[in-house]
Amino acid sequence: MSGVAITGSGVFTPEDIITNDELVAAFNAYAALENARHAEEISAGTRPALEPSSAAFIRSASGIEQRHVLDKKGVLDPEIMHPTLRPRSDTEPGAMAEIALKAAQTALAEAGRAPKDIGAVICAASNHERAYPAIAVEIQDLLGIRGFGFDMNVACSSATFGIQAAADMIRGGSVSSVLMVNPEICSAHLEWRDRDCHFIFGDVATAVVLERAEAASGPAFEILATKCTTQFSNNIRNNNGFWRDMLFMQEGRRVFREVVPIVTQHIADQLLEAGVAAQDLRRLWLPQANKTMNDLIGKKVLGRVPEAGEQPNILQHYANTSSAGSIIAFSQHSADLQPGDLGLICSFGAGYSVGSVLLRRVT
Ligand code: CO8
Repeated sequence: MSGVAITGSGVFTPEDIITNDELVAAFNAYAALENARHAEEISAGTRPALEPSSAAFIRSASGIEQRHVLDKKGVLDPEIMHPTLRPRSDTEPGAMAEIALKAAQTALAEAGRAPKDIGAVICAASNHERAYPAIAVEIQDLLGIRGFGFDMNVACSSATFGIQAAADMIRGGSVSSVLMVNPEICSAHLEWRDRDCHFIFGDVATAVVLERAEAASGPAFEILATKCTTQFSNNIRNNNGFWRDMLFMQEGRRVFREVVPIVTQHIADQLLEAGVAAQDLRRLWLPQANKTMNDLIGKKVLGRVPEAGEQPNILQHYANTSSAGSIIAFSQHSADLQPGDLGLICSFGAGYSVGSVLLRRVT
């Protein structure tokens, strides 16, 4: 049976940046406007006043310092409070395909591959701009890739589940190479008027190329094992489907409490099954949702406080970018690993879902 490797990765980062201070100023201006509009009900006690947000809270509760978004102007306008993405005609590329393409081109170049070398496209993401036709098929068409494409959504675990699906297809022989992309336009599904969550997410696109390890023409990370688990929970939910009533919502504290043990057990089980000791891991590319959470997971997995660089966080620059977070960390913090070095990509999210990919640099 042939080994499968990640041979290229790419990140597209939108130009617009919103700092915590800018975000909080916009939210607080919105809250003041809303409170003035509803002053009578608030003073009659029939409606609660909106509480102000705080940059100091955001930084200490999450570790986030800024986020990249596709449209900063609409998000920061207290009368709008959401991105104003340009409506597209049915004959031009959609927003997801457009940003996925940019990450895909970097990943293909890094792998030394052309679109004709790729057999399938998987678009794995939380925030889909439409139900069909599949975004993956649009990306396939725009790049000129033959074969097939399909979308999948396992929330923040979409990328690790996508890597498992791609690796299984390559091992099974239905394709010899896969482009797996994660265009995450979280800003469009975020409730920017809710101070409990308005700071959490940002936009980005990531991509990886997977192929048979022996076909790699440059640096390659062989996939030694993948492990995916799901367990139903309503603690992270988006009802903006048929009923169009709520965007992203979560019980953040419960998620924190419940998910840390699930993730650490998941990683421990995977390492045991693969016969790998935690101390042999050179790098952890962890879910990028909360810095304290990552510090805790890193410590529990390694049995000690991770040393500088062992568990890179990108959260302070990007915020939570859903499924793309641990792929950004991998893409930006893997080039220094040497052949033989082991690392682990992990993600978790709504579902609950947890996915992890054990890698060994081979060339
Ligand atoms: N400014 C000031 N105060 C605030 C703010 C704010 N912005 N927000 C809340 N507070 C207040 C609260 O009201 C509360 O006040 P009080 O004590 O008086 O009730 C106090 O601060 C503490 O609030 P919390 O208990 O909510 O604060 P936490 O310390 O728990 O921090 C976090 C909140 C940062 C959200 C934290 O709980 C966390 O990170 N939890 C983990 C969550 C997580 O990892 N979720 C995974 C989500 S990813 C996913 O799968 C979704 C994918 C879909 C993507 C969708 C894109 C839109």
